[in-house]
Amino acid sequence: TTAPVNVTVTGAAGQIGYALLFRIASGQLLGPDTPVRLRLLEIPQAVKAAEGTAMELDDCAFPLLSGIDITDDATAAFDGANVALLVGARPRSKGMERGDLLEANGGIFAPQGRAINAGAADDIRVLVVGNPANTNALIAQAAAPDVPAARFTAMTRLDHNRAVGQLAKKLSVPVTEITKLTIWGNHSATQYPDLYHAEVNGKVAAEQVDEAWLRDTFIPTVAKRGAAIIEARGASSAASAANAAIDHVHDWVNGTPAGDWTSAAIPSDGSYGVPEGLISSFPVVSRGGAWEIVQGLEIDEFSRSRIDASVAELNEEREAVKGLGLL
Ligand code: NAX
Repeated sequence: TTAPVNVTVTGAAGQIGYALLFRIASGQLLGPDTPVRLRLLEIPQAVKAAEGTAMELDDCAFPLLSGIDITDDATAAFDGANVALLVGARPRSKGMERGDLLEANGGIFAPQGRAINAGAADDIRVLVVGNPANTNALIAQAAAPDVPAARFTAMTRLDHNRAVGQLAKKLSVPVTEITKLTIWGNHSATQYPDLYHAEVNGKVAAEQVDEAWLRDTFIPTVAKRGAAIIEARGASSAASAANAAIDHVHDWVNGTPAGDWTSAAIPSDGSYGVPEGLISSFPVVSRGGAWEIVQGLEIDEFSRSRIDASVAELNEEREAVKGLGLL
């Protein structure tokens, strides 16, 4: 029998946490042969609710779940962590400026980064889900100088899956026929879902839809899907966000299939003109347990301007958190 993998989830009592924990415990994050130990981090007021979720986890009698720890102390939560899903964040409240939002999140992600630096396992992999996810990941990374920078990632897999879903629907094909789709840039309304390299049944996707649909319907539908879900459901995406987090970590650990790639926000090495160090979404494959940026794609003028606009926003966020002394 293998030793359990420690999976720390922050914001465990929130709605994404509720959709996520049962899937982790059932083996969908790391596979059917890997036992897991859950570490739930919450703020003090929400510890009781997390305990309620833990009661339900007990009531599932998951064979792979070897234990659950619940705490409001980041140092304890990340001690020995192999995987960290940073879901809890400070949402934007009415009238809050971007600087206030980044500062409030700095107060969450800098201490969590320090706790990861102090106590996480050597193979720690971090996925930031809590928004603004890319920049929160940057803040945590900066606070963890002893952890390889590449271990800090942010989630654009939900955007990726949304884009696959929209394209499959438009062309009336199964999602399994769509490959090589890319989300570039920031997990925000400026993100760029790229159909110029995506393929449907091995043929370029952009050539199978008209340009007006691609530019005026597809891109904004994907970029504004989160708001459309709130409008329809009366609450933000939860199960689909949890699903995307599962996909991201599963692929990171187990690899991506040959002949395809996915999207993840990872630290830039300067590829495609994205300034080094920005945590930006790229076309990525996972090999040997590490993400690699797919190289050599030709970027046309339209794609270039879209990528540049989203990267400019990431750059502004980085400058803002630098200004707050968080980097
Ligand atoms: P909820 O408000 O339901 O849950 C958040 C939980 O985090 C709460 O239980 C809260 O007590 C906890 N929390 C707050 N500060 C904490 C801290 N310092 N340590 C530990 N826990 C803390 O939000 P939910 O719907 O679960 O969404 C969570 C985050 O995911 C939000 O920031 C949201 O914007 C973000 N999202 C990111 C997505 C992505 O694609 N990257 C998509 C879905 C989602 O909108």
